[in-house]
Amino acid sequence: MVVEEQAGRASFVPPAWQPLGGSALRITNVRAICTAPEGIRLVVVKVETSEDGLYGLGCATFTQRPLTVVTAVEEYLKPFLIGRDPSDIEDIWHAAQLSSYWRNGPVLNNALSGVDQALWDIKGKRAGLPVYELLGGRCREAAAAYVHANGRDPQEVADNVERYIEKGFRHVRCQVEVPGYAAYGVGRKDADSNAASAFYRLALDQARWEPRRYCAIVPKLFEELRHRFGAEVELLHDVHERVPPPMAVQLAKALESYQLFFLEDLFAPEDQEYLAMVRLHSSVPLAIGELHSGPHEYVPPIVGRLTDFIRAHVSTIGGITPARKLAALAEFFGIRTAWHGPADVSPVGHAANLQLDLSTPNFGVQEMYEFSDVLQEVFPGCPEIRDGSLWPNGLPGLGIDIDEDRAAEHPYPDHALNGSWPEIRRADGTVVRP
Ligand code: GCO
Ligand code: MG
Repeated sequence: MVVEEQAGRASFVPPAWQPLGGSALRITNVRAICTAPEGIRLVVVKVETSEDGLYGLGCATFTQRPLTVVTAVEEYLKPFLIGRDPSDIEDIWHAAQLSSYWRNGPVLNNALSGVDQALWDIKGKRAGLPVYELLGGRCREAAAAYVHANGRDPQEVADNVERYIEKGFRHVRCQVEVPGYAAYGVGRKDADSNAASAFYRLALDQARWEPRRYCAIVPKLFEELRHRFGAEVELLHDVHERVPPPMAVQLAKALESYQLFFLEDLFAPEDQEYLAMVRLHSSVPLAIGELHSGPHEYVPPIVGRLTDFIRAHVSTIGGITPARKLAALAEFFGIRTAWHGPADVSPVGHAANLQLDLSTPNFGVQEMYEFSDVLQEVFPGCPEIRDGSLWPNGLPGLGIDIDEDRAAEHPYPDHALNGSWPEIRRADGTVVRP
């Protein structure tokens, strides 16, 4: 404490601020690693420290605009972070977030997440504990996961659901083709093929979309599925904000009797007020959140009990630090987590999701992606998938690594297609939400 004489009066001058972690460890480098083992652009951040061999990894994947995240990490966060004590996760998260003055949004939050998850990874490695132990310990052994079943018609979807049930899955998201239209989530794939190709095929389509026929087909899909499987399996569906709100309310009513586990993104975030309306008309459980990036978006639907599952893309809200608070907020409102876990979350991000799933009492389900051989080569330590669940490997930190030589063998495909998301247009040519 310094007391200075100023114009005859003693005034308090706080001492220069010092990192609080109290350790001699320092951040020495921050790098963004770009890799696309399956043609899907992933961004992983590596935070290196002054201790030989001690580093952390975090997911910063915003697949449609990855190079903007790389710039945010390497040009802005890196100089901000070098020299800080990596122990100070909470303080670093806030200081870094505020360092751009304007905050939130998918670019800055993904960059922040890359750093945040890497700091949790480092803390776990230093403690010799998996991150879920640092978050309060496990509430369950493994995280129930859901897979995606698609098909050209309800029968084909049902055949694919059956294959997943045989593999031990108890939660399946079901999407069906709408003949002649670019229906969300439907590619040329079945339970045995590579989901990445379907993700990519969707990206290359430029097809049309009309919601009316889709809304007529979806209840038929679930009628077929309940007829075939009874109550044996939990069924999920993603509307992907493709339907005008009043028609979406009708769809929620029509689906009520099929007892879905959840109906996802019935409305766009911009139309969130309709959530209160649909609650009056249908008891179908709702899931939202993958498009949210800041608290002003995800706090109101939780506090208003307007959703049943919160599905944030953990890197797009800024990493484990905000996600664990979001989960705790949701717990007080009886809302469960279902973190976004598609192909455009890196295996590091999936490993981070799992740490949260295991330690969150109000966990609901985890969307999962079947890690291909090439992904497992680039990312040693991917969570194990067994009996329809994701299992941790018990290693300290996030339990996952990256083989940078292998990662470098899979450079990004070009960005000629405006990132990787398609234009979807109504029959009259009007562009609509993806
Ligand atoms: C889901 C999602 C994804 C997104 C994709 C966007 O619920 O799994 O809707 O498939 O569309 O992650 O890049
Ligand atoms: Mg979705």
